[in-house]
Order: sequence, then C-alpha cells, then structure tokens
Amino acid sequence: MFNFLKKTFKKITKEEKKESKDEVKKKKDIKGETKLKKLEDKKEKPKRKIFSRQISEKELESFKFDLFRANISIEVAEKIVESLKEEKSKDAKTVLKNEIQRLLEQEEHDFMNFVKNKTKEQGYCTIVFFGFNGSGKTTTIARLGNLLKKQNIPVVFAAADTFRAAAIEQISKHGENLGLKVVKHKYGSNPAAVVFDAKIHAKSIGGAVLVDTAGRLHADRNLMEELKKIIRINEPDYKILVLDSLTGNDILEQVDKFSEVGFDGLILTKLDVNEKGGSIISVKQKTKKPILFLGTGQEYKDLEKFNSKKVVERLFG
Ligand SMILES: Nc1nc2c(ncn2[C@@H]2O[C@H](COP(=O)(O)OP(=O)(O)OP(=O)(O)O)[C@@H](O)[C@H]2O)c(=O)[nH]1
Ligand SMILES: [Mg+2]
Repeated sequence: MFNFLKKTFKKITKEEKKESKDEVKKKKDIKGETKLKKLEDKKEKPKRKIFSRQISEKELESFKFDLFRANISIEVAEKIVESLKEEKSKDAKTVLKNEIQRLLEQEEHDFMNFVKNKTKEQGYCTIVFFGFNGSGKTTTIARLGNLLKKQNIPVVFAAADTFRAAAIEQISKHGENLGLKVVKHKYGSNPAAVVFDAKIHAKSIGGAVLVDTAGRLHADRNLMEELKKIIRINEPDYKILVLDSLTGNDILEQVDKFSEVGFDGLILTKLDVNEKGGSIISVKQKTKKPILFLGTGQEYKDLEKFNSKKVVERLFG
C-alpha cells in the first residue's frame, strides 16, 4: 500500500544518487586522483541513508500532491506537509509516519465492552447503523452480529430498511445464516415501528438490537427526516455512521450530511479493495470520533478492530 509515496521516495533516492555521482566526478576532475585512490574513495564513500536528509520545498509540494491523490483531503494534506516543514531535522518518512499516526490516535474504545455493559445495566442495547447507499451497512451489521454472538451477547436484527427492494430479504438471509432473529415488517412500513418492536424483543432476551436502515443520498430529504424520526422515537444507545473507504473526497461531504443527525462512532468498509486508505485519515481528522472497525472483505469474519498502528503500517506497506 501507499505505493504513491514509495514512488516519491524512490524519486528522491534517485536524485540523491545522481547528486553523489556528480560529487565524485567533480572530485576526480579537480584532484586528478590515481586509480587506486579512486577505489579507496569509493570504498570510503559513506552509504547514504534513503531518508536521512532535509526535505526540499519541491518535495513537500510533491508529498502534498501524493497525499491528495491518496484521497486525503487538501486540508489534511496541507496540515501533514506543514508538520513536515516544521521538523526538517528528521527524515521524511519518519515524520510523515508519526504525523499520520498522531492524526489517527484515539482513546482506547472497546465497543464490544460497551455493548456488553449496556445490555447488563439496561437489559438491552440499541445500535443504529446508517450511511450512504451501498456503503456496507447491512454487511457490517451481519459481521458485528456474528462477533457479538461469539462473545455470548444475544443479538436481534431490526430490518428497518423497509424502502429498498430486497433489503428485508438480505438481512433475513444473514439472520438465517448466523442463527439470529430478525424483526421485520412489510415493505413501505414505518421503520421506527420496526425498531420499536425489535427493542421489545431485545429486552426479552437481554441483548443487543442492530438496526439496519435504508441508504441515504445527499439530497434524500425525506429519508434523512425518516432517519431522524427513527432516532428520536427509539433513542438508540449508539449511532454508527458506515462509510465506504473507496468514496474519495466526497466522503467528507457525506460526513457533513450525517453530522446533522449526529453519530457516536464510525466504521469504514472495503479496506481490502482500497489501495491507499487516505480516506481514513481525512475522516478521522474531520470527525474526531472513534473509528470502531474496518471492513476488510465480504465474509462474516472480515471485520477488524480499528488499530491506528496497523493502519499506518498498512499505508506504508
Ligand atoms: N470487498 C468488500 N466488500 C464489501 C465490504 N463491505 C461491504 N461490501 C460489499 O458492498 C456491497 C454493499 O454492501 P451492503 O452491506 O449491502 O451495503 P448497504 O450500505 O447496506 O447498501 P444499501 O442498503 O443498498 O444502502 C455488497 O456487495 C457487500 O458485499 C468490505 O469490507 N469489503
Ligand atoms: Mg443495506
């Protein structure tokens, strides 16, 4: 991953090599050394470290462009490059890694424990998932349901996407596969009522209710109002915005849109298909909210607890 940065680093290394070759040639011309001396020089020539020199303005500009190309927003890319400017004494890669690491750092947030405690204290826990069309909400709910079940937390799914064709069948199939109950009404029915019923069931089993909602487009005023209604009526314990990491720069627009509704945490999906992963950095910087999990495939097991170090490692490969 982060091949784009590797390219830049390679370019810098090449330039460095060229520079040192020129230096040797100059030396030869001036001093007119013997063959033996030249060989000695070669032997003694210090091995240059790839990233051990100061970063030029031109390179900083080039970094900024690379970061931008990796779906990191201009605002964040500029911030990162600013920090590189300030720390010219260190090498570029370390500074860049540290800065990205710093941006991604968050307080330890054990979501599974939160759900466990909530179900114990309150007798149930309601978690609503929402996001743009196709961002991975339903798949993520199935994966999280699987994870909670494995931790012996009873789970029920609420099929509150009563809008999109086949949405109820989709979540029902996951329930069937995982042996989890799905509370559902008819298509076109009031999703807030589905959640209400699912909550009653969750209370009866002392478990978590994972609410699947319809995907919302930016301009989907009605669906946005409907989402607010689901939340107002059912007062969920936790609200999760699910984002597709492949979205590109539009991702921040989506974040803005859903800030209207408010959310407690984030899940980014499709990291397995995302070469660069820059969107994680932009989203984190913008929201300052905990990123709970990353979706890393299409199977039930493909949900990874967010770990900033792992993300940085993945970015730099
Ligand atoms: N490769 C990969 N595909 C994913 C991941 N998460 C979801 N998908 C796929 O993305 C597509 C959409 O996922 P859904 O879970 O249906 O998305 P949704 O947000 O519920 O979609 P709507 O209900 O239509 O708004 C499906 O084909 C999923 O298999 C992931 O982490 N990696
Ligand atoms: Mg869905």
